[in-house]
Amino acid sequence: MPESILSLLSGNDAFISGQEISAGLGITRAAVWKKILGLRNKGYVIEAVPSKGYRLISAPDLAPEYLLLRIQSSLWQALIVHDSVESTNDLAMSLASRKGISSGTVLIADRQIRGKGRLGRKWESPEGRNIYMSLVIRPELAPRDVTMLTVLAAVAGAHAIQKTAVVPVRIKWPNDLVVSDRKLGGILTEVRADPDRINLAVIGIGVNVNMLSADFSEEIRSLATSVRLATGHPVSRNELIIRMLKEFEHWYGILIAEGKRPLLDAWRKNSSTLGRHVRVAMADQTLAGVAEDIDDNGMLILKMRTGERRNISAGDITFLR
Ligand code: BT5
Repeated sequence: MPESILSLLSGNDAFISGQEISAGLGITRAAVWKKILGLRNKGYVIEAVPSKGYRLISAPDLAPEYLLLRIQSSLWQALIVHDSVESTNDLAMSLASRKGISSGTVLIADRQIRGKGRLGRKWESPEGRNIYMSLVIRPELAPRDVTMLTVLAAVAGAHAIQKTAVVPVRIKWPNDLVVSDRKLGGILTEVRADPDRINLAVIGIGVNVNMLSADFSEEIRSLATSVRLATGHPVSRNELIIRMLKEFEHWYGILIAEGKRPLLDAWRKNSSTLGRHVRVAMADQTLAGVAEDIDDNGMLILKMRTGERRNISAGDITFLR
């Protein structure tokens, strides 16, 4: 990517002089000023102090060029932001079949009209508040390991939120991010696969960032929370997106280089579920017991009162005590 004024500003917390920018970009000081005004018009807040130069104070919410610059990634190659979509996961899947979408694309929306959870459930996705993001990758994984992508996204999401906002986020098996057992985020991984390889994975991540209680429907108000509700102050969606993508890339690298173990250990460390008495509702039955561990495929190992153990691939957990 050619050097731009935005990359100079965003790579620097300190002031950068007009002289340096003009030398760096090979343009006149007057042209630098014009570009600064252009960025300000787009919503960038840039401080200008005559003896010191320029300093980027903040970027507009969900500005794709800024996010991509800050991520500086070899995994994430493209980042597309929409004001409104039906569902970022559906859009990713349909772009993939219609015109091909490259691995390493991130799709983000400010709101979703038909945001979805597992089994066709609804994901509440109002505008201006939260993160709705789909990560498109062609992972070097066997189809049987696809659940590791959900494990990966959960670990990345939990670490990113913990680091950005110092919130005690935990992972509730299989795909929830929770604070004090209230749901703050969810993950929905969808794949296109042949029997022997995954052609495309779309990892959908929804995180309630600045939702207030009144923004949730009554149905989920007492069950859900947001980073803002947990910290008591608003949190930057940009910073959280940047962290999540960096964390995802970090853990993806570990998964490919070292296998599943480190990731599963990170999941265990951040789990809200292990060691607790739970009821697991599955498609065809409900079982109760102690959530003992997860296995190498991300399945929940449930130890029942009889002492029998069951490995469960999907279900909904209720904590019993
Ligand atoms: C999930 O499903 O938790 C997966 C959510 C994935 C959402 C992302 S957003 C970007 C991408 N594009 C999409 O269309 N989806 C993905 P599940 O475990 O089935 O949980 C769904 C349940 O969570 C609902 O039935 C509600 O009870 C609850 N719920 C709905 N919206 C919520 C919200 N905003 N916050 C907390 N809980 C919510």
